[in-house]
Amino acid sequence: MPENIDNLSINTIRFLAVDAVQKANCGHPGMPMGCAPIVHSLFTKFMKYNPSNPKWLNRDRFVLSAGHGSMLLYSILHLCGFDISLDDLKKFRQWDSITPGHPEYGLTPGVETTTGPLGQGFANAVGMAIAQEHLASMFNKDDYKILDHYIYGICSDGDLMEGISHEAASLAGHLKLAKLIFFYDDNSITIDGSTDLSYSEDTEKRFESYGWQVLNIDDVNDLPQIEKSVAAAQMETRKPTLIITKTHIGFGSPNKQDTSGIHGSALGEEEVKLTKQNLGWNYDELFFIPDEVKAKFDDVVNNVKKYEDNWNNLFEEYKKEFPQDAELFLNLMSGNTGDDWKSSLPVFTDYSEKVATRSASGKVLNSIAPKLPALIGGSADLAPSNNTFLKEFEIFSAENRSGRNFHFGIREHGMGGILNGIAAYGGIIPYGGTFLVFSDYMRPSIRLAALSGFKVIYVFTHDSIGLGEDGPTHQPVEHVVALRAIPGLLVLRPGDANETVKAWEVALEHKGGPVALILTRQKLSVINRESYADAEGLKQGAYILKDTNGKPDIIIMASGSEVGLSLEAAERLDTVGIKTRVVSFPSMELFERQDKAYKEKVLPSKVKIKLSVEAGVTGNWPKYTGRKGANISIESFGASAPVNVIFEKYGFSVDNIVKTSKNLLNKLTDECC
Ligand SMILES: Cc1ncc(C[n+]2csc(CCOP(=O)(O)OP(=O)(O)O)c2C)c(N)n1
Repeated sequence: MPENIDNLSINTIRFLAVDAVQKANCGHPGMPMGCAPIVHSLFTKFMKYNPSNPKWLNRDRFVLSAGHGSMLLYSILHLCGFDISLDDLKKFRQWDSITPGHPEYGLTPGVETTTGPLGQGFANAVGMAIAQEHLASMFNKDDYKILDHYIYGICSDGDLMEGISHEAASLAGHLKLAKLIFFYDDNSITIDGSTDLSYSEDTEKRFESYGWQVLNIDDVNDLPQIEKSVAAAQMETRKPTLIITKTHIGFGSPNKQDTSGIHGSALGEEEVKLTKQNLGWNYDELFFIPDEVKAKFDDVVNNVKKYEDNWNNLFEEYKKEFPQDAELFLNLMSGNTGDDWKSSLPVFTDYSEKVATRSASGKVLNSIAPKLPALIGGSADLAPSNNTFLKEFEIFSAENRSGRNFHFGIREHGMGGILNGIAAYGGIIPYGGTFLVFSDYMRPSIRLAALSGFKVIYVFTHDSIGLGEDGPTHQPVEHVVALRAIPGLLVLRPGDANETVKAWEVALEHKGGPVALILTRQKLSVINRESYADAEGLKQGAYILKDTNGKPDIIIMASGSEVGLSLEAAERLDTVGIKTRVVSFPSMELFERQDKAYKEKVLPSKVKIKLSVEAGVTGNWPKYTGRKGANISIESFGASAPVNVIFEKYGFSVDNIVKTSKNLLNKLTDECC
């Protein structure tokens, strides 16, 4: 291979990755060695960014969906002047470094999203492309394309095998997201060996049938081919582009190239030497960057800065001509949605009414949406059931980018990844709905939203056996507890319509992570807030809804549809002289944030008898009900039957709550005497 500055730069990227993996003695050198020419071309010849301001709003995004190749990303970001030092590269995978094993959003400048679980980054990029299209439709004017950039990415065999990428690619083609340009690192190797073992479809035809433009590069080291392909991808205005690129995993390694052995292990010192020799890398120093390469990247950095300067000038003019749009744009992009929407929150005052919390949620959404332009979302084909449709607004489509209603299709996992990408892009508070039982289909994306701190709101309806006749396949039993187990996810299960209003308020104001709203299919009584405490208490996670004079004999705590039942049971217990407090407990996470005094006030330790009532597995409830308490829960799957029957049969009845309470009190009396 002739030695020129491009090849030298590409080898620099390769050997920064190789040296970092070797130093850490773990990591994935093969992918960076194969794909170095791709990032080199993108970052030096095509992409617009400002390393000194990695959050510049109109930057091109780059998503390394094959996150195991993280050193590829860190190396190119370092060379392109992002705030990642050579020392940071030397601390690859070490405690407290900004160069972790897989790229993490918010930790490393230039890392647009957290990747590693294969397929997620691909779906995130689709979300970013959607976000750009929507915001561009809101803010771009004929002479002012203030959002006008590309979303580039690299995906691997693993990414394209995973179901989530199928879902996201299908939707991206349908929506004609032409700003999306993905390279497919087609190296025919995965961990188990050759892709022949498990992957034989025609990826090109698959993507063509999704509605993508598909281009081919038969040798990744042929830089003009890369450049021609990117230019062709940019020219295509109606289709996303997949550039299937033949690469060699571990390119240059005499003994390991094209083998799975180089996917996820350091080369070993001897093989590093041989590889350097083989590629004509004549430097002994590790983490070495030749002067010519430094000079070249200095030029690149100087050159790319003009893009933001130009954009700043454009935006100054925009501000003058469209001051209100400019203000709204900046507010949205900085996550400032103001308070205006709060005055539109509904209040449910007809206490004779019965309202499913999913319906209350739909009412909230439709009441506030006109004043909250950041709020856009949809459902995985359950909009009428999830009540997620914004009636005054149109549908987002290939023809109408300003629509605020998404039809994700029956693609929960894709939806989860896309919502994360929209949140990562900024300017939008995305929400997505499905039945709670299908939260499992998108759980990996929910976990990543929590890990990344993305503000995504999930509208999970049909939240228990209370959905009735659809039976155990559709009745979530373990899901609320399973969601509570995800660190950083706020789970809210409101007990009536007014708590649902407060739950949305909390969700919209919540910072630092996703929120899951757990809502009923069945109608619930609207709790009389003149007789009982205000729903504002939801904000503390748990609050005294109904109290007694003096020390309670028993505290019943419940969430969601079980709150109303518990209130009725408490009234009955009161009539027989059992002083009963009811604590509405919509969110364990919020309650855990309260101070000790508040927790003690709501759940005094001197009250020994505490009963939880929640139509799902017991999970964490014993933490609150204590040694002498009890839990009315479900430890099996549900059953197909009308809601009243199934609730009764599973013990979620006023009678059973009363009976269980009395038994607990009797047991305590027996123990005492
Ligand atoms: C969802 C998910 N499953 C499994 C893994 C573990 N894993 C990491 S890379 C990989 C496959 C490697 O093959 P490929 O995607 O072709 O990457 P390459 O070997 O070419 O670097 C697997 C199974 C993962 N990261 N994510």
